[in-house]
Amino acid sequence: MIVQLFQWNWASVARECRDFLGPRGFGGVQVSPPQEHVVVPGRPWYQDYQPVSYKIDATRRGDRAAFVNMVNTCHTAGVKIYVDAVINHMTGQPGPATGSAGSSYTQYNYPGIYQTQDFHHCGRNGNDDIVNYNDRFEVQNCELVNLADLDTGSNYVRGKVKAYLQDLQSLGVDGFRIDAAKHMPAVDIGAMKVGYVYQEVIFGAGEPITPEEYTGNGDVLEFRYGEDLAKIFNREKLAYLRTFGSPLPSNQAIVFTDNHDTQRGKPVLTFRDNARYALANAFMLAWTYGTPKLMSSYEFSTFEQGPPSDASGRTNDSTCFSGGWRCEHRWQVIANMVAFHNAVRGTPVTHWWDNGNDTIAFARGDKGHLIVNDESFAVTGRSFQTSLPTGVYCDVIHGDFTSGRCSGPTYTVDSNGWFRADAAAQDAIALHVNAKV
Ligand code: LM2
Ligand code: CA
Repeated sequence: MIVQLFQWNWASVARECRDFLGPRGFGGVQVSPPQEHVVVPGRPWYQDYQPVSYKIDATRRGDRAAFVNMVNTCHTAGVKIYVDAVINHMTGQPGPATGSAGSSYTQYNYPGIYQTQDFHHCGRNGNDDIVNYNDRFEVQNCELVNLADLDTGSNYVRGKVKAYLQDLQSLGVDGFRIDAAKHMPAVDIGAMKVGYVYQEVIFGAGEPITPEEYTGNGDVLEFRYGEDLAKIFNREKLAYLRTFGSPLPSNQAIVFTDNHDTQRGKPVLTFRDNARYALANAFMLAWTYGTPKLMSSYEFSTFEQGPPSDASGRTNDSTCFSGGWRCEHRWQVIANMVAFHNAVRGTPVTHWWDNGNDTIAFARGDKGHLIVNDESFAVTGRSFQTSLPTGVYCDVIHGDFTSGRCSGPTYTVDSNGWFRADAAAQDAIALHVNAKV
């Protein structure tokens, strides 16, 4: 599993790997784009998605040395680093101006890297912008919100992009989120990529470009998952989760409740949904479909609002639960379900039970058992059949399991494989073999 530490500076990511993510068994971190980018008034978060050069120093998150220290510290803690790679385009800002690392540019002219001939000029819609998502050519050769669209079919551009990714790889980076992958032909990505990638291909009903056509390069972010999960939690029945998944093969789908884009405008669950968000993440981490990616956010009141920063625009250290940092990945339910996720790896869903409405329960082989009750009333007096070995288990939704002790309630699996549990309204119970008292 992966956690997206959105906008975290490199020193804070390093500290988090050492103090929390490593000890808690998190698999990897997706960091924000590390390359030089435009600087625009108010310093919105989205300036990172307008590259000016492929220098990885002097962004607001720290310099190259801090980046290297982060990679090494995370590796020592057993946590991988995935970089958000913005390679479809350069700036939308016209310039002339100076990037975050001091490089001058005007749109379509980035000294030392790209000039006009390295960009697509699609000749559509008056301004070369993408309008029609039902037209493959337009989506891949026109401009996404005015962003100068690289000619990723050319050997020159491919070489520059590849050199950037190789540079990151040489620093120890473990893989890449390929930003705006839908806006590049799958073969172009195949020609530029190095190592492991997961690609951002936002499913659109009826569109000619599909997530499936990118699976030859690596994994794909499954955008249907978060919206479907929110729909089920908000308006439908949890009983429908019995077959939850999507058309992408499970072992190639990266799944998530929300990310930095969807939490700013799509009908998904976010930190603002509090307990319901925790329950949805608990389900995601317990379920078999896809590789979960957790979101870790900061509070915002406008779309563009950047991360908590000092007067010079440097991002503040991520002080979880204060100063605007929400740190969903540290919420007790979510963090403890990472241990559940690791404990049940490779096992099938068994002993599914639901009440025909908003209460569900299932086992993961003989490794774990989850009950989620999203009813407005407690479900009491039930016994649940499980394959967990006989014994006493810590409910990791309400308690932490440390050095053999549980700080919350425990449940006893009897010699016939049954345990009795009362599930409170809008609550859950999770037992797993690595939290056996
Ligand atoms: C992505 N995936 O494909 C990122 O996940 C998403 O966050 C990026 O958009 C997008 N692709 C481009 O990398 C963000 C943001 C946009 C923003 C762009 C570029 O969602 O709003 O566009 O980054 O910074 C902004 C302005 C837009 C303007 C554009 C160019 O919002 O109005 O277009 O800059 O100046 C004229
Ligand atoms: Ca493109």
